[in-house]
Amino acid sequence: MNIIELIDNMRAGKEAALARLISLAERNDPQLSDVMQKIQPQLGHAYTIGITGPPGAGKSSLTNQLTQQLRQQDYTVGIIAIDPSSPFTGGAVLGDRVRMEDHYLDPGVFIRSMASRGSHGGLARAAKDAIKILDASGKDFILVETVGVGQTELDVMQTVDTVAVVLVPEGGDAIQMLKAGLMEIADLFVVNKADRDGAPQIVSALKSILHLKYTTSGNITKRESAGDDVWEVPVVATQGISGEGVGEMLARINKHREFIQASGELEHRRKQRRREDLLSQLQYLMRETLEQACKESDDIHTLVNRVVAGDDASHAVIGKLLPLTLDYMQNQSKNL
Ligand SMILES: Nc1nc2c(ncn2[C@@H]2O[C@H](COP(=O)(O)OP(=O)(O)OP(=O)(O)O)[C@@H](O)[C@H]2O)c(=O)[nH]1
Ligand SMILES: [Mg+2]
Repeated sequence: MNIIELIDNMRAGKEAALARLISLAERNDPQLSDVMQKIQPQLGHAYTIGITGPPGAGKSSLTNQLTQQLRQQDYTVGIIAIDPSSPFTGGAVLGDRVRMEDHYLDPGVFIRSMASRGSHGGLARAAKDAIKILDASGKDFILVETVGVGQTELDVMQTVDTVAVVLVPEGGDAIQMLKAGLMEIADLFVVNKADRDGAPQIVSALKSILHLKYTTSGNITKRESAGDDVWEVPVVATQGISGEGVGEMLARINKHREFIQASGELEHRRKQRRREDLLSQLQYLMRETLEQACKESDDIHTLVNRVVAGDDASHAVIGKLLPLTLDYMQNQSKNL
């Protein structure tokens, strides 16, 4: 089947076509750039929500509950669960399948797990493309689940519209997670497993940390600033199994959406994101080409090796290396 037929079938709601297109993204298939260009005019309908936090916090349970609520309102939903390390046999991915199985037979829901294995050219890039493909398929909402705070997860979370960070009462790791950069990316905090001891304490601890941030920080970070208005990151308590609090979670997500839409922040973020995307793809490609150049060009190899051996300072070599690598890249790009 050619690309045009595949895209048409995907737009017509055929899941097999959607799955095949996402597989092209995972393989970084040569046809991918054609696909992405063709779907470009169809992007922008879906609202994307990121759900991130430590392993076992209840992200999949909450994703499941959110999906249920969105389906009750007749919205279609795409779900991408990203597990950077585990292959498809991994426990976490299997766990996701089990918990999300309520929705497996629902044609209004599409679920895909992605892992590093099988994603040539980087999981983050593959995941971002998969999000776009889901958007082009016409889904109203896309839920993206990531674990932890590695670079891949942060990269992916920077491409969604609203980020919910899920924490749990036990383990005392909440503050750790905040230090690890989750504070900056959160549009909403969710304290899941609210049935457990210590939940109200962590809710109020989070609230006071956030409050402190708003009252003392003159330098409000990118995600909250929208004109003169400030988005005060809310804290919601939930129970992933019973679904308690998930209605409130969704209401807060919708509020955030309204806020960033009204202020122009959503459009601003999406533009920023396209720019970042382009530059990071270019950077990735240049780095790959450079690695190849080190192997294939004797001149480049010799210069690099002088730095590797400690004979020359990198500063001294760059002046000669740059024109050589630019030449090499120019020749390579003829083949793109
Ligand atoms: N007590 C309690 N357990 C919960 C709650 N929500 C989820 N769980 C349980 O916590 C465990 C992990 O839930 P998941 O939804 O798989 O968590 P996750 O964050 O997706 O896990 P990973 O994807 O493996 O990182 C499961 O056994 C759930 O049944 C809750 O609100 N209260
Ligand atoms: Mg999960």
